[in-house]
Amino acid sequence: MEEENSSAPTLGYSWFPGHMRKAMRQLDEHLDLADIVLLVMDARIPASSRQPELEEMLKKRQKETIIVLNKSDLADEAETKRWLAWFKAQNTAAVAMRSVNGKGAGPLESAIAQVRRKVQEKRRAKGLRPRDPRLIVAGIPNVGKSSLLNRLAGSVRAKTGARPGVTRGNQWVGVPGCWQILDSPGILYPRIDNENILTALAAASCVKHDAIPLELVGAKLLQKLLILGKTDGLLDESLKKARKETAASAPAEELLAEFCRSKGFYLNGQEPDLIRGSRFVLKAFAQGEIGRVTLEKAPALPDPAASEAKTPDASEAPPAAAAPADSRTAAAAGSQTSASASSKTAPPPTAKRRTTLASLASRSSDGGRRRR
Ligand SMILES: Nc1nc2c(ncn2[C@@H]2O[C@H](COP(=O)(O)OP(=O)(O)OP(=O)(O)O)[C@@H](O)[C@H]2O)c(=O)[nH]1
Ligand SMILES: [Mg+2]
Repeated sequence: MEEENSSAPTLGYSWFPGHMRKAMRQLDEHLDLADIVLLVMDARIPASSRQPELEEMLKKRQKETIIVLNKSDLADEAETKRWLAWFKAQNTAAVAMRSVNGKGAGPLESAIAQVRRKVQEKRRAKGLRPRDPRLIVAGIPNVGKSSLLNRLAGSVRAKTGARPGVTRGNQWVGVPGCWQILDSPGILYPRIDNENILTALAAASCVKHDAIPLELVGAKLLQKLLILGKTDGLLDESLKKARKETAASAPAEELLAEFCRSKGFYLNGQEPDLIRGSRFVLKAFAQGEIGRVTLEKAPALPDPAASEAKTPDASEAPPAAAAPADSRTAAAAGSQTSASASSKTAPPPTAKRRTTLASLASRSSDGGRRRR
């Protein structure tokens, strides 16, 4: 973890290690070659797994982009449908994907076929020989970018692993007659200023667990799961009943402490072992032991009647780079990922303003607490 020099007020988590900054720069260099970018996100946390700086970079470069809600087998099916409908309402191409135990392009098939046609038409017009379309797989760490590449390649061509930071550099993989794909390292937010985002990213193992306050994210995750009614195998019935009513209002730390006591997780035989409890909750979530869960709900679709009455709706939402951190409102930030031609006029990412989520934390229900 690298502490950034910034005078902007933040909640304190900063992890833009050198390799991520470098990865962003290198990805930018490769964008010129790409025909389409597959922006991979985790279907369980579609709001928090967006990367505003990355989306801003793609938007500036006017790169054709398709959002891939990966790990859809771990997410709530109905919620994934709502997210897809929401992206569609934003004119943003998005598909749900399972990159492990799947073959071929699946739901990406028609989008890639369309790109192929466009590439060939352009080349034919220039008198050039046809070539395979070039795809770039990008996104935050551990969302399944390399797994998606392997699925598209039809064999294991890139290393994968259930922890963030497995892929360290860009790697082109060719599948002759099909496509060329660039795997890229995960790129995180420069700073994370919101406990909800931090919890979501920790739950989906997009951040390293040794670099975060485990008790905090474990408690918040347990609270969230209780609110969602997804605590099977975690909370026993009596604790669930006792806590359900006050799930949202009672301090999450108390719930975690009680959970630890119910499991017999103690420090020195007396104090609840909150770290152990948190690890237990995070592991149960990561391994899908509590069933399919989506932690972040899709924003409500704009109501035409309401918009006539001039109520702000998702179409008036700020651009992705200013995405609010809360799960519902973050999604309402909507990326501009519609198809268009490539441009070389955008400044390099180092020249753009640094996005912190500090301003966003204040908008979230409980993300405004400063932590160091
Ligand atoms: N259940 C499920 N697991 C998946 C899916 N896609 C990837 N995984 C798992 O998620 C973990 C991370 O996958 P990777 O492909 O390494 O993720 P990545 O985005 O390349 O990660 P970094 O290179 O670290 O940024 C691995 O354990 C994969 O097996 C999916 O669709 N469903
Ligand atoms: Mg990878």
